Amino acid sequence: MIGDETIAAISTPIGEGGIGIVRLSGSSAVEITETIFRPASGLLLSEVNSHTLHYGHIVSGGQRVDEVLVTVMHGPRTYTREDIVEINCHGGIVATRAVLDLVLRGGARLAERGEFTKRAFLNGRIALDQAKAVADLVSAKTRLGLEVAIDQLGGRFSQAIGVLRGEIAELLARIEVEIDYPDLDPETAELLPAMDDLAAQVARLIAQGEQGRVVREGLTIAIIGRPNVGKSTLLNALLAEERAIVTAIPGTTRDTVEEEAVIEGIPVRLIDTAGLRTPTDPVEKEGVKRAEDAILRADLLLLVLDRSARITVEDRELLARDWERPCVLVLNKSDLPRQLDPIANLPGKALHEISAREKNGIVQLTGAILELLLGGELPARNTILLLDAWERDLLRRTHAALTQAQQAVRAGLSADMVAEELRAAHIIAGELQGVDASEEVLDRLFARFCVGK
Ligand SMILES: Nc1nc2c(ncn2[C@@H]2O[C@H](COP(=O)(O)OP(=O)(O)OP(=O)(O)O)[C@@H](O)[C@H]2O)c(=O)[nH]1
Ligand SMILES: [Mg+2]
Repeated sequence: MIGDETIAAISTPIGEGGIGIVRLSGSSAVEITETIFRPASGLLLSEVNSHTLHYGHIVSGGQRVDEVLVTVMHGPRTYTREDIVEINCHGGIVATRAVLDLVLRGGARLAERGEFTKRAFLNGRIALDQAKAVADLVSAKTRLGLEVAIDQLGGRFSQAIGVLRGEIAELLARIEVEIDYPDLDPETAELLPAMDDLAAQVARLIAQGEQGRVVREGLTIAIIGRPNVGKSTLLNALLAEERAIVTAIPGTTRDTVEEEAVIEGIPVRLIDTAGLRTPTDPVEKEGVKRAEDAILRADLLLLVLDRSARITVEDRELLARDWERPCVLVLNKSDLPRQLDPIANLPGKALHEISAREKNGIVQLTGAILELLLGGELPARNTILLLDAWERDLLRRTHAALTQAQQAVRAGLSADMVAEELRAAHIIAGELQGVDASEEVLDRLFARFCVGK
């Protein structure tokens, strides 16, 4: 156990709901609560069974502060593996704060962000990625994000890394035989298939982490095109509400319009922009500048053309531009007869025909967007990994070390050199498991939490 300070915090969100929970964890949790709690049963909290609930009042100087339900849970069968007391306050936030004050005066220390979960980790109750999953759970913005976080709570990532490290260790053992008895088989070259397999495993984890980044942080999509092609209508169709003004007058949208949506469980920021053309007045000029800014921020562009009109010079310019990000061509107004000239095969640009006004083809369009951004497959919750930047970095470094090991074999270098790279990969992967996690890594991780978790 770490230290014997008892920590306390309000574990429920501020300002929501009528019940607030003050949570204590540590060896004095029960003792501290006992000094301020008068159970209706007259029992002593220190003598009640573990994992039981007790009705009564919190008192201070003979005054009743709140009517409460107190849960007593003795370690190690608790979240932190320490003794935990949870005081369910019913008098709203003011009473909850008053109870927390009393607990702190009674000898508890205010918990830091994520300290309960940090203790759970340090006491060996949960793995590092499970701790992280708790943070993701608390901050999940969408149902998919929530499901992935719950899934990861099972420790899927650390298990995968555990298996990976085991396989690297096995390879190392085989190479060390080679080093000690150079005349004996196997040749290092025989280890190549196993090494390829390891590198592929890590590459897969990196890809799954990339999907996780999208699930957690969301995507920004900008809708662009010349005036009057139906950009605002498309925004409204994607949002399923009449958010942006739509008129038949070219140049209707003069400022960017931004709105959050959730598509297939992924948080998406949609930006409708002013029609891109040579501006005719200062307001339009500013609008076009903002549209260009939106393009720079976007992960993906929807370039809209009017399918019911001949192609214009402006359209051609937009089609020819290198946007430096994925771009989906949307041919709008498919409910009208086609006038649009055939568009030459544009490499790397998917093409979709829709009617934004009639809401035809929208589902196919959103499916295509997600497919494009998530590497060909829609994320299933059990293939997504929520990784932090430092974890992604460690994975990349593991992959690099494995690649170096492969190259060493291919270049016919000594078994010693190959082993060195493999050992590096083994150590870096160990950091991912929290085996050698430094204080700094832990602090960074738990700082993402809120107080009380
Ligand atoms: N028939 C048909 N008309 C559409 C469709 N989508 C948009 N329109 C019409 O096209 C006109 C322009 O639509 P907007 O959505 O305002 O176009 P915009 O690209 O935002 O135009 P600006 O803001 O001026 O750049 C409106 O009259 C819409 O009703 C469609 O799918 N079919
Ligand atoms: Mg518009």
